[in-house]
Amino acid sequence: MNSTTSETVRLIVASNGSDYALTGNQQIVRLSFKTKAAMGAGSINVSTGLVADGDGEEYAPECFGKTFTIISVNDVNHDGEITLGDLAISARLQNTTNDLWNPYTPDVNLSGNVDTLDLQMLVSAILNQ
Ligand SMILES: [Ca+2]
Ligand SMILES: [Ca+2]
Repeated sequence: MNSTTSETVRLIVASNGSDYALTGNQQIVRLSFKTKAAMGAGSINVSTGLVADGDGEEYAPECFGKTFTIISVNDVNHDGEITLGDLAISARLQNTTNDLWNPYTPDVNLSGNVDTLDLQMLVSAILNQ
């Protein structure tokens, strides 16, 4: 899908026999999306839905949406850009403990510490923009 336009996805699902019939209030579908964008925001809305029981009786379920924000692990200072400033912050916080990191996220490879690998990843991210 194009990340800048509204798209529609239609799903039709069915249980696999009466042993898997749903009763009461249950989650029917869980969707996962993978983004192509490094950073941004968007929303997903389920605007209509329809469910049917084994006798063919149809019901309109409650529908809802969700907004989301995509952040990059390379955006150490969370300003929406990956810049030399992010590298400088991670370089300053190298070999420190995470209690000193707030409000930054200098551990860009999520290894639990800040070291030269984090700095290399930031340099690569800056150069590849
Ligand atoms: Ca930044
Ligand atoms: Ca790290």
